[in-house]
Amino acid sequence: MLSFPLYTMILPILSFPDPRLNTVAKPVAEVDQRIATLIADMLETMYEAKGIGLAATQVNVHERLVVIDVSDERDQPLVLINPEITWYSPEKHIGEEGCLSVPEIYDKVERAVAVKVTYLDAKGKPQQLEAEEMLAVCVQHELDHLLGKVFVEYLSKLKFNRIKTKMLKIKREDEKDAEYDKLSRPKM
Ligand code: GNR
Ligand code: NI
Repeated sequence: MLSFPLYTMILPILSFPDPRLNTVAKPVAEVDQRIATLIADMLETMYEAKGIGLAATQVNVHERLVVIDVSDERDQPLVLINPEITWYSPEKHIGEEGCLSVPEIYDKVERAVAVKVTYLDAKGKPQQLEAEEMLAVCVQHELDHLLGKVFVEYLSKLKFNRIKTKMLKIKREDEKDAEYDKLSRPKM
């Protein structure tokens, strides 16, 4: 019997260009208590970050698991274990995307308008889903993460390199700030 954990943790989210974001995830072998705890922590992390989805890759777990909630009320969690897209609509749509691993960057990406997905739910039961519009976009974005792909890789080389340089600069500044805090704060 899988039980919901008594408390959850906000997990740190890897940020681009962290090479760990390029890891290809392996299938979840068994939907056990470890996975139940990971699901609860990922949902909490996604809601806290105000994202519509989160892939295990983003929290440095390289297994095929994603959580999604595209509802306005943030009360329709969807858990996809070992998801596979079995059909892409021929109709495509270009929409603005963002990513919790690439904060404050938004750009246009072309995706199928609808997809069909097979997966296991949080109880390990096989399920199918026909997703359209925002949910379809989110599913495709999250499954890309499981393949080690971040949406900025679809942009031009020029845009990709600009984003990479900007993110590395922010990382260096954050590291300097952390170092300074450590030096200047007396031990209590
Ligand atoms: O919160 C998110 N919003 C979003 C908007 C448009 C297309 C995709 C997304 S997914 C993103 C959360 C995230 O980074 N998931 O991996
Ligand atoms: Ni993302």
